[in-house]
Amino acid sequence: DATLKETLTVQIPQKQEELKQLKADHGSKVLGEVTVDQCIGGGRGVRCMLWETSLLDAAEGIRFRGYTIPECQELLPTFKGPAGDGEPTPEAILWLLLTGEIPTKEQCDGLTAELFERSALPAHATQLLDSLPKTMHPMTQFSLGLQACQTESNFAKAYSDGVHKTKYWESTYEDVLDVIAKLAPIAARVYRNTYFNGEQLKGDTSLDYSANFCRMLGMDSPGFDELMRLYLVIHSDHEGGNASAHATHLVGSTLSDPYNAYVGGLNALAGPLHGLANQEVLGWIQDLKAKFDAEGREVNEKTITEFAWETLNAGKVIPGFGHAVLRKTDPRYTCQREFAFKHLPDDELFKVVDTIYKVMPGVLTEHGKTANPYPNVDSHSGVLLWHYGFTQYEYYTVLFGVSRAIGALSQVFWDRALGLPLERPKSLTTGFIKDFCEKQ
Ligand code: NMX
Ligand code: MLT
Repeated sequence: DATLKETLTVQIPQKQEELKQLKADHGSKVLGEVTVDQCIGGGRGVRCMLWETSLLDAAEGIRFRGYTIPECQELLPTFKGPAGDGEPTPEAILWLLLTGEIPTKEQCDGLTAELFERSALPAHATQLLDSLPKTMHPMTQFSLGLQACQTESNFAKAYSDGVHKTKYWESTYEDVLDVIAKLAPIAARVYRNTYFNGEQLKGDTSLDYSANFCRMLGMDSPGFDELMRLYLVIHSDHEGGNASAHATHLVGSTLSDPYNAYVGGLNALAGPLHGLANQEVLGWIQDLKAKFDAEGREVNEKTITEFAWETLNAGKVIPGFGHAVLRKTDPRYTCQREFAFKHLPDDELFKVVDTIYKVMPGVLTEHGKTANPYPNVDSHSGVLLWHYGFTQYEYYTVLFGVSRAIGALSQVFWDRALGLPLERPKSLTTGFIKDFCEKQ
């Protein structure tokens, strides 16, 4: 079987030719228009970015290189071997996102070994991580840890050595795999420093990327390994416009290297409207339980509805609900719900999450503002982690950050291989928009 690099080496000239042809045939065709509302409103729905690794449909949800989540679960190799025997591995989704092809189990195993070989952290990065205050948010520590590893960038070195632009992809490939490999030990170190007095644990490289990561965290159960695989696969990519992927793409478009680019993505992910929402969801549920436990009242449809209205009336959002693109329940929510039914049907918090799912779309519809009253991925992820005793929810977004690198950096690889330009859309002032519209 071909290695990942061999597969990409064959694909690059074909993709370059395909893009050249697309521009030649259709370069001046119109993909859409931009209204004043869209210009002021965060560019919602504006089609202005090329993103090869995945595409999001408002009703159906995400397709990774054309495959839905259930299709990926059916087709991609698992840790044990053949597709379907457990959850697919992050190595498999990385292969799929980079190449568009379903890898064999052997190809995945080769990639696992390659990632382990690339995972060492420079001493100054571990020293920096160990010196950070334990009170610093785990996402800030995570981002600083990756930033410190930027000294290892092959792309930055190749660029300063004057590499020809047709060869950018080679050092980008090295950096993309190095960053993904290093994120697991950085994330584990942040966890052990913050919650276990800096007592570090060794991984187990006889396992896969996920299980090795779990051992470094201090988690050692087949159930949690499977959850981690599911988690790292489904959070990997969500087309290009989401804030973390977009930030990575934007920073990368300046030819800043993949380390710097993904630090940009992580800092976008750290916001409560984006990745931090999974932490917020667990916090919201804990506050809800604490309130009604103290009042001696049951958590049920009635009390959840009451708490939801308190949140909305206080001018806050309901974390884990709504979406900038989706208009239905997120399939990433649905597959986590299925995982819960399979592995933890009687879990108390899962039942709370399920009751929230029953009432919240009605509450948000009555509230009347939210374009999408249904749950997103963050609504369910925390309760699964909590079930296995992984309860430090301020840390949850770091796991999202380990995963999102797989998609965002796969695209950065193609950005460099296809020679995509600096991203620099046009901005306008209020005065300009007003004058322009009045002259229409
Ligand atoms: N609770 C309360 N209000 C909401 C919610 C919600 N869950 N979702 C949207 N709204 C409000 C929104 O704040 C806005 O109000 P205003 O006009 O006062 O500014 C109004 O409804 C219209 O917003 P939408 O067009 O529905 O949503 P938008 O595309 O602007 O934002 C989110 C999308 C995801 C930022 C928004 O739905 C939200 O804040 N959700 C809660 C946070 C969350 O779960 N984020 C995670 C998203 C997934 N991820 O992993 O990144
Ligand atoms: C994501 O996974 O990035 C979120 O669902 C947000 C988005 O797609 O805008």
